[in-house]
Amino acid sequence: MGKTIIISNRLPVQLQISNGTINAIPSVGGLATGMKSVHSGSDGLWIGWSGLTDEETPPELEDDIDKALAENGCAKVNLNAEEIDGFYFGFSNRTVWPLFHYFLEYSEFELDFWNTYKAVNQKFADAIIEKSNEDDTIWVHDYQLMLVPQMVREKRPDTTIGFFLHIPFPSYEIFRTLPWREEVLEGLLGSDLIGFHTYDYERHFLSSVRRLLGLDVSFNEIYQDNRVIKVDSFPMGIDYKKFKDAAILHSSKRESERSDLQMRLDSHKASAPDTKLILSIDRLDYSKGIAKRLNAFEYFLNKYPEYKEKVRLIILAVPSRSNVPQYQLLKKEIDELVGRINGELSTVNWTPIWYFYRSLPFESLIDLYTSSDIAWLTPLRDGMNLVAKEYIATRTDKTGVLILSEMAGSAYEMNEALLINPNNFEEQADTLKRAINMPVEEQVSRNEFLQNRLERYNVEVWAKEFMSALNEKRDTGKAFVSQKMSTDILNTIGQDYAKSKKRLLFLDYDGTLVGFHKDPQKASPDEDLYELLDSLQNQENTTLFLISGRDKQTFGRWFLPKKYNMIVEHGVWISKEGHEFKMLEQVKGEWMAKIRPVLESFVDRTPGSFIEEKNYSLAWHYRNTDPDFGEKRATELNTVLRSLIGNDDISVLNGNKVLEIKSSNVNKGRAATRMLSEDEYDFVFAIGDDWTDEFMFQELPESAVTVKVGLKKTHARYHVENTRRVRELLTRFAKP
Ligand code: GDG
Repeated sequence: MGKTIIISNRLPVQLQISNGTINAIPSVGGLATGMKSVHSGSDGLWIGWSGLTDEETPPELEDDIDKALAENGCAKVNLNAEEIDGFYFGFSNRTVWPLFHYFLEYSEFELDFWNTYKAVNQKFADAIIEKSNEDDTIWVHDYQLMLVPQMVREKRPDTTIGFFLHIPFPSYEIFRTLPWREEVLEGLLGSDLIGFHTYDYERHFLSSVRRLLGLDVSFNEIYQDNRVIKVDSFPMGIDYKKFKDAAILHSSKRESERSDLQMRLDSHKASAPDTKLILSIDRLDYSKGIAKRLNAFEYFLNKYPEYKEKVRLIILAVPSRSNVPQYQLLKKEIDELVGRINGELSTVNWTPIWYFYRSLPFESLIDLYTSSDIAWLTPLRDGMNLVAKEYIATRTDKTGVLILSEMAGSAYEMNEALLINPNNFEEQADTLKRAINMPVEEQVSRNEFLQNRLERYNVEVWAKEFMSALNEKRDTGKAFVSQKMSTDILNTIGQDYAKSKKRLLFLDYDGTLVGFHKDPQKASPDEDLYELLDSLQNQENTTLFLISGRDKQTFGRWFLPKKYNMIVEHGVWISKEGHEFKMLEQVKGEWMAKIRPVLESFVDRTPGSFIEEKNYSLAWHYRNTDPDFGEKRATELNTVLRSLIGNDDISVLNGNKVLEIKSSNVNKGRAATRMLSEDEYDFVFAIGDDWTDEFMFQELPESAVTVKVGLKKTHARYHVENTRRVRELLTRFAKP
C-alpha cells in the first residue's frame, strides 16, 4: 500500500530565516495535530505553500529550505507575490470566502483572480503528481484548492483522493451566483470522498451538483460517468487532551509562575469578586460577527443597566488577511465601536470592554479560557468554530457557560450550550443575563455532556474517521454488482464475437447509443452512429435489433430507410429489414383515455414535465424539472397510478427520469426472447442503460453477454461507463 499525502494551502511549519540559516518550526494548530497519525512514518508527506513568496526566498537558501522542510515531512509549492495576490488574497479570500459565508455583497467576481486560482491549483496538482505514485492516497484540504482533485484525477485516474472543506458550503441559491460554479463543482468531483463539517453543508453541495451538473445523486452518492463519489459529514474536533492538560497545569501554577496576563486577570477578579468575565476569541473576520457582538453588548447594558460594572467583555481579535480591503474596513469599524462604547459607558472603576488586536501565545489563550466565566461566540456564519470547543475543554472544574451562535457548525454538536441567533439582540441580551445567573449545578451538568463528547470525538478521531471512510471507498467503491468491461474482458468478448457463426445483438437507443437530450426529438442519430450501425448490419451472420421504448413514427423516420431491425414501444411493434412495423404483441389501449387526464394534471402542476404519447403507452417525462421537485412528483404520480390501475393488465415502469404506463404483457425481455427463439444463435448480446432494459438482462440466457451503461445496480454481467464507451465497444465488433 502506498503513502498518504496531505495537501493544504499552508504547510504545518513556519520558516524562519536568520543570519542565512533556516529554521522550520512545526506549528501546533488543530489541523497539524489531527493529521499527526496520518502524516507520520518516514514516508508521510505534506505539500503546501511555505509562507515565503519567491521574492522573499533567497535563491542561495532554496536547497536548505527544501532540506529543512523534508526533515519535517514537507515539500513546498513555490508561489510568487503575484500568484499569492490573485489566488490567495484574490479568489480565495475575496470571492470564495465571502460567498461561502453568505456575504454575497462582498464577493468579487474577477476573471483575473479566477485565472490565477486555476493556475495555482494546477501548480499544486503538478507537485502532487510529481511526488506521488498511483497507489498513494491523497487528502486535499479546503477552499483554496477546490480544483486540485480533478486536476490530479486527470493524470492519475485510479488514485484515491479525499477532499475536506473547512468552511460552510452555501445553499444552491448562493452558490449559483458564482460565474465559475460548474468548474468548481467538477474540480471537487475529482475526489472519491468529499467531507464537510455538517450535514447541512453536505446537503447544499449535493443539491448544487444535481441542479448545476444534472448528475444523479442517491442518498450521499453521486454518479458521474464511471465513478461513484461519496459525500459525508465529519465534524472536526480539537486536541482535547492538549487543552485539558494545559488547563490542569495552569491551575497548579504557583503565583510566581503566572504570566503577566494572568496576573492582570487575577487582580481584576480580586478587586471586584462578583463581576463576571465574558470572553470572545476570533480572527478579525466579518463572518465572526464581532461588530454585531459589540452592539449587542451595548444593547444588553442598556436593557439591564444593573449589570454595569458587574461584567467585562474581553475581545481577542487576531489579525487576519489585512491585505484585503474589507478586513481593513472591519478593523476600523471595530476600533471605533470599542472606543465609542467604552467612551460612553466607562466609569472611574470600570471599562466595559478590554480589546486586544493581536495574536497571543498558546499559554495566554489558556489564561483567558480558564479565567472567563462565559464564552460568547456569535459568528454570523462559521464552518465549525473550534474556539467554542476549546473553551469547554479547559473548564476542568466543569463550570463556565458557553453562548454560541446557531450559525456555527459546532452548534449542531453542542446542544447543551446556550444557542442564540446573532441577529437577535433581544435574545442575546436575555441569554447573557441567563448565563450570568446560571447556577453552578446547571453549568456543570451541561458541560459534563459537552466534555464527554469532545473528549471522545477529538481531532485525531476525526482524521481517522475520514481516512477510514476514504480507504473503505478505495476497497469497496470500485467493486460493483456487475463487472467493469476491462480491456481484457473486451478482448475476450471480441474474440468470441469474431469466432461466432451466428450473432444476435440488441441495442437500446437513448442513454446507450446516444446521450440524453432535453427534447427527445433532438436526440437524433449522428453520422458516426449510422456508419457504425451500417457496418454491424452489413456483417455476415449478424442480426442487429434496435430495441427501444420510443414510438414507431420517430424510429421509422430515423431508421426505416436504413433497413435496421427495430423493436419499439418496449416490444409492441417490430420492423424487420425495412418492412413496415407490425404488431408483435396484441395489446389493448382503452385504459389510455382513463390515465391521460391524470398525467395532464401532473404536467400542469410540474413545470418542465411533458407527456409522450405512443400507440400503446403513455410516458411522463420529468428530466427537465427541478430535480428534487421532479422526484417528489414522480413518487406521487406512481402512487396515484397504482391505485388507479388496480389489477388491470397495465404496469408502470420507472425509467431514467420517465414514468411509463403500458400493458403488462409487453417488455423488452419478452420481445428479445421471442427473437432469440426464431433461430439458433451462438453469440447473444444486449446493452442498455435503464430499468426497462433489465427485462432483457434477466430473461436472456446466462450465456448472453449483457452490458449495463452506467453504474446503477443491474442484472447485466458487465457495465461500461457511458455512451462513448458503448461506441468503442461496438466499433470493436464492427472491426473484429
Ligand atoms: C476555519 C473555519 C473551522 C485564535 N487566536 C489565537 C489562536 N487561535 C486559534 C484558536 C483556534 C483557531 O485559532 C481558530 O479556529 P476557528 O475554528 O475558531 O476559526 P477559523 O480560523 O476561521 O478556521 C472554522 C476551522 O477552519 C477548522 O476547520 O472551525 O469554521 O473558519 O484553534 O485556538 N491561537 C493562538 N493565539 C491566538 O491569538 N495561539
